[in-house]
Amino acid sequence: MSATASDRAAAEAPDERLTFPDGFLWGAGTAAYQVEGAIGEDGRAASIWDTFCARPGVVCNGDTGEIAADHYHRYAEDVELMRRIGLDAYRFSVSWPRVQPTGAGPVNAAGLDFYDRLVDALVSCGIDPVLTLYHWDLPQALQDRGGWGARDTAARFADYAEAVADRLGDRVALWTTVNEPWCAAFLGHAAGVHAPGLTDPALSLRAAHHLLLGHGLAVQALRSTLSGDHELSVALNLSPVTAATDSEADSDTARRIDGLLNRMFIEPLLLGGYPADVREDIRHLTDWGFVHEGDERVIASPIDLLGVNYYTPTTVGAAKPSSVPRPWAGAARPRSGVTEKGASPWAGTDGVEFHQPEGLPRTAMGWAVQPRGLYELLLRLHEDYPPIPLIISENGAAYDDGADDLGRVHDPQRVRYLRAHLAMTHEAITAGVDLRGYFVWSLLDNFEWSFGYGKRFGITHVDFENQRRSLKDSALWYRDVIAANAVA
Ligand code: GCO
Repeated sequence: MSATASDRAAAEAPDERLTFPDGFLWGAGTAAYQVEGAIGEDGRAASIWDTFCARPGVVCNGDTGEIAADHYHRYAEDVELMRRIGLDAYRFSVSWPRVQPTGAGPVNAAGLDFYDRLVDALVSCGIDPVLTLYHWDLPQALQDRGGWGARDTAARFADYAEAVADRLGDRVALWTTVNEPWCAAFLGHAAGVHAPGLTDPALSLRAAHHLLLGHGLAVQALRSTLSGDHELSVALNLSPVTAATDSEADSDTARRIDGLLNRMFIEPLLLGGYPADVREDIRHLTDWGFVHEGDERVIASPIDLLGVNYYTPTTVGAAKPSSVPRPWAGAARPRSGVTEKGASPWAGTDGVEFHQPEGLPRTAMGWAVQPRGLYELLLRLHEDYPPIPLIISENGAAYDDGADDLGRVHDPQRVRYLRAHLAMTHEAITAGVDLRGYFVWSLLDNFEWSFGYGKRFGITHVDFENQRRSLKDSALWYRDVIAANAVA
């Protein structure tokens, strides 16, 4: 074909590029306990995850966050990786027991110094720091006083938020209070597969309320501490819930699980109260006496952005009396790396069977890949709730990828996963959803909670023997997406 003919063909072909709005924020995320290591340095005290990991048999392979990806020492190298990928923003979390070892009272300046250095390094490369205050590493000292089961923890969280804002508020504009309160409450206090490893459904509901209350109090504390431009958010793990069949029993089960997984968190935050049907559904577990007069107003303190963490959809049905309990019982995303058989259901999942949708590809976590679920979720938030800008604060996938002899990591499945989810993100924007940015989970391979180091979510490969980093093909692909502000 002559040059002119091929030019003409190209001009006539539909534009295959999905271009994102100007100013769309491209990022990647990590969390303190998953990457930092250095658990005993510069005055950091134990967190509930240190304690949990020390319990035999709860984390695959006996792995712990003791060294993790050594980000505490290698943050400068990691910021350089971010610069090479071209990230606009880096979402990280602050370790509460580094900043306030006992969870109350005096601040440990040396602990805050680390985040000060990290933020400076980011800012000097033109990367926006996006700070999460709580990504599950509660100071053990607070757990010893009742943890999230105790109302006082919510007040302590607001004090801690203020201390961090005092120090970093001049350079950090985007703040997330709590990451995935569903996981912290239910996996930690009912299913027992996350720290603090408790199996008390009633307690898990109280913990969920106190996490939300802590969020609201922290929003108020941040508003009064931060001057200048800033935006406040919370990150929820949300998943569209589908009934396995259209039988009445399955549909009602789907309503119940949607209530506990999605609406129990979205509605107090955006509508000012817990859904009436959820309150009713779990009356047998709690009288909701932990919700004090005025709490729901605090929880609904206005936020500027809602963070959506999406990985996989959820399909449920009413349990058949004869059905064998599934290993992943009770988790929308199976979460238990070790205690597979014994995983207890979380609050309110009695009589529920979680199905794996047939015919969909799975990630190394066993999670079904369904990009359309992200679109449905975004549309629902847009249509059913008061207007609020959204951000995809986590999306990504684990695959068993390793470096070849030349240190290259080919991860075509991850590229496909990310591309398909970005296409749905774009479609949602086209449909009118006010979506401001997208954060890949994760920048680095890291400590995947009870799965340990066996599950790799990074777009950067980490060799945990020598801490060597190699950008995977997905990172190079993401670099091109960011540079073009478009997905091919
Ligand atoms: C979460 C956390 C991350 C996880 C990721 C993959 O959503 O559980 O925010 O810490 O590593 O989701 O499971």
